[in-house]
Amino acid sequence: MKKILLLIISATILLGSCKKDHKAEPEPVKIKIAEKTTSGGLRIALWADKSEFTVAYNKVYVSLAKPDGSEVNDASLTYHPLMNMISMQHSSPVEQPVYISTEHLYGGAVVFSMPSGEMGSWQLTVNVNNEPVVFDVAVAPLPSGTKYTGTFVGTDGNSYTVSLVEPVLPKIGINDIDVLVNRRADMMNFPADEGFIIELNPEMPSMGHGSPNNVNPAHKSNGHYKGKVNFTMTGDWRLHLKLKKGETVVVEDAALDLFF
Ligand SMILES: [Cu+2]
Repeated sequence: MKKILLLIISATILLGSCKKDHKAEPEPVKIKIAEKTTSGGLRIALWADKSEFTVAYNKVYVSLAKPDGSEVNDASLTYHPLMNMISMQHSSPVEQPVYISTEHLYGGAVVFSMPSGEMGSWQLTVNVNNEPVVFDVAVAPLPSGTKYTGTFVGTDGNSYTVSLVEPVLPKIGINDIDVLVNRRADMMNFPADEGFIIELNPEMPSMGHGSPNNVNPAHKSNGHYKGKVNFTMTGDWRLHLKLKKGETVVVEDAALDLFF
């Protein structure tokens, strides 16, 4: 009996502390961007972490429901972003969605490389079991002085899109950094590039200083490079990223800017 009581108490403590952890970092509320019905009668909705997509790495979620409201969790889904510009069309880097059972959503990502507006407009086609559902999506520019994604021409002649995945909410001190690198194979295909060695050098341009104790982002999976960045104070920070293949410098300075 004592043993059982002890188990219950320790389980309660464990659960309690687990709950606390979740509170410390609340899961951001998802915002519905658009909703459509497929010809097969499925309700499909697009969701995001923010009220709008921006020129950055954007998590893009999809919910899928039958007419009676019940969830469809075994569909085959793919994302196809397309920007229609006056003289050309192009796509952008994309991470195909997978079903997340805890969220009851399919989750993937799109790097929107430019804002919609005079230059052109974006469509996101979601293929649902091979049926294309086309969403017109607005992509807002980031506040001036910030740059979360950029395209840089390498010494090897390739164009590389370098995007900041994390930190989403930068804080003073050591932050996890996640940088995504994609190579432009052609205007429609941007495969993740896993072959770089990255050197990270943060700088505060307004004050002319850097910071100590950064950890160079190293490749983890699917073109994501993870390390640590140290922001010693709030304000404007520029992340200088040097991309190397072996000893060869491919991109001298892929610079991304953030402000907090
Ligand atoms: Cu464009």
